[in-house]
Amino acid sequence: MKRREFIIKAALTGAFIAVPKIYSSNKNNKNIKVGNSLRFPPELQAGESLIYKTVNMEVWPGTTTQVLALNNSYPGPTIRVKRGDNFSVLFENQHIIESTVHWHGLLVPELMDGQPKDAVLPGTSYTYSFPVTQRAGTYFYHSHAHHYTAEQVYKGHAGFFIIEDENESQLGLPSGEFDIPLLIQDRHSVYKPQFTYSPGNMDIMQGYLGDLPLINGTPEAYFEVQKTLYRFRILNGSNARVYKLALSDNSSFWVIGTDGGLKDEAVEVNNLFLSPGERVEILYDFSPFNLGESINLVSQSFSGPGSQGDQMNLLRFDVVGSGVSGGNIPQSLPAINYYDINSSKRIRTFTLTHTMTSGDGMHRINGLTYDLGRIDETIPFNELEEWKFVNDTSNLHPMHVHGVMFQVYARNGNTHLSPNDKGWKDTVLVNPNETVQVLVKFTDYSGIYLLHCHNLEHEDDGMMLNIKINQPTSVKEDNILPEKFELHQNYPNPFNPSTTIRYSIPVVEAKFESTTNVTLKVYDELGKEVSILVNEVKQPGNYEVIFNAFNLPSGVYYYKLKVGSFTKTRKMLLLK
Ligand SMILES: [Cu+2]
Repeated sequence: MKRREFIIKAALTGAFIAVPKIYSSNKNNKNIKVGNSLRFPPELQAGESLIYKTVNMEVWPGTTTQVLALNNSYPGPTIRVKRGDNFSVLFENQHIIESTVHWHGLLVPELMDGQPKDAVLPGTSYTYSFPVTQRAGTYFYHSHAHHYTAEQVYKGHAGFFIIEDENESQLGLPSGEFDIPLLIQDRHSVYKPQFTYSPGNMDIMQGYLGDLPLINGTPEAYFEVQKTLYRFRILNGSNARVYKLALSDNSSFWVIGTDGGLKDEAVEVNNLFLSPGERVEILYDFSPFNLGESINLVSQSFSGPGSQGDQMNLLRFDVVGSGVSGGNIPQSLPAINYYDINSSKRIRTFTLTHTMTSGDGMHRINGLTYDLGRIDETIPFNELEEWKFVNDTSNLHPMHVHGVMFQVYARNGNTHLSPNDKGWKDTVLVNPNETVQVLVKFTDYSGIYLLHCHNLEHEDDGMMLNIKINQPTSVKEDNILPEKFELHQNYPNPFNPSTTIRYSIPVVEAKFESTTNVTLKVYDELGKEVSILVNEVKQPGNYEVIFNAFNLPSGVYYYKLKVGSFTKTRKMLLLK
C-alpha cells in the first residue's frame, strides 16, 4: 500500500493516530498554527563557561517555569566539537545544591567524568578538560549529583554534545539545517507550568513518568520541514520514560547510528525502543508528502508498569517547502569491528532487584546500593569481558556504563539484535525478566567509573556501583622506571597518513644490557596488532621511525615500545 492510500485508509478507519491539522480551526485566523515551533538551544562558543543557576523561562507560552538552566538556557547549550579537539569548559555552580557535569558516552579521565564523588559545591567552579578522541556521534551531558541527579536533570540540567569528524562529513548524510538534534523529555501536566519534582513511592519504583512530552524543551512542538531527507539525532533525556518511536502513519525510517556514532549499515525499521540515556540517529524522507501535510513522531503504546508504555504524540512535522538536503541513505558505512565472545576473559553478572526480591524497597545491583566510597568491581585494563545484566524485577532498567563503549551480544540468548542494539553502546535497556549479555573492554582510561541504571529515580535510589579499572601493566612499569627510557608523543597527531614516532634507549641502566632487544608495534582500538615498526637489538641512543597508515582506516591506535621487559604505550589518532 502506498503511503498516501495508507493515510486515507487510516483516517477512514480511525485505526491509527489521526494526522493532525496544521492550522487551527479559527475561521478568522487560518494561519495561526497549533502548538509551538521547535526550539533549539544556542551552541556553546569556544571559551564560554557553563553557568548553572535557577532562572525563570517561558516554556509554555505566556507563563514562566523555574528551570535549572545552563547559560540561561533549557535545554543546556549544544556543544559541538571536532574529533581530535581538546575540549575545555569552566562549570560555575550558582545553584544552591552541589552538582556536576557528566559527559555521557564520552571517554574521559576519571576526574573529568563528573561523578557524584567529584561534586562541584554551590558557589564553586570546576574546569572540565579532556581530549576528544572517540568516534563522531551524538553524546550528551547532564548532572550526576549525589542523590540529586533526577531532580536536576528534570529541572533542566542536560544538553547535547555532538562530535563531528571529516570521515562522517564525507558520507553525504543530510547536514546543516537538515541535521536535527531532538531531546525527548516528559513533564507532569498536574504541575504545569512548573517542573515540580516530587516523586512518591510509586514514582521511585517505576520512575517519575510525566504525561507531557517536551522536545528540545518545547511543549506541543511542531517542526517545519522540506520535502527531503533529514537526519535526526534523537536523545532520550527523560528521567524514566521509555519511548517506542514511530511515525504516526507507521511509515519506515532508517537507523544509521547508536550511542557511539554511526552503525556499519543503514537499517530500515518501523519503530524502535529508546530508553533514558540512549541515543539513536535516523534518516527520514519527507519527499512523498504534499505541501501542507503533517505527520507526527509518536511513541506507540506498549505494556509497561504504570503509565510506562502509554501512547504519546511527540513532535509534529509540517511539510512546508520543497527544499532539498542533498543527503542520501548511505549504501555503505565504515566497518565496526565486533568483539568475539570467545575471546572474553571472564563473565561478570549484575543482578538487578527491587523491593519484591530484596525486601526493603531499594533498587539494588548484586544486592548492593550505591556507596560513594566503596569499590564494587575491579576490572583489568584492555581485557575483553562478558557482562550479564539479569533483570529480576518487573521494571525496565536502562543500564549505563561510564568510561567505555560496549557491544550488546544477546537478549535472553538471542543474538539477533535490533538495529539500535547493534553498534557501539553505552546504555542498554534491560526489560523485565530479561538477561542481556554485553561485551566490554576498557581501553582508554584507568580509574573509578560507574555502572548504573539510567532510570534516574532508580539511580538516586542507589542502583549504581563503583567500578575500578586497573592501570595497564605498562603504566605500572613506567612508575618503576621514571624517565629512564622515553616514548614520545607522535608528531603530527592526529595524522594522515603518516606520522613520526621518536623514542630513546637509556645510555646507562643497570637493568638493561648494553644492547637491548627493542620492539615498537602498533595496535588498533581492539588491541589487534597492525604493524611492527621495530624489532631488533639496539644500542642506547635516540631514534625515530615513520609510521605510514595509508592502508588503515581512521581511528585510535596505540603504539607500544618494549625495551627489554619494560613497555610504554601511547595513543594516536588517524583521521582520514
Ligand atoms: Cu532501573
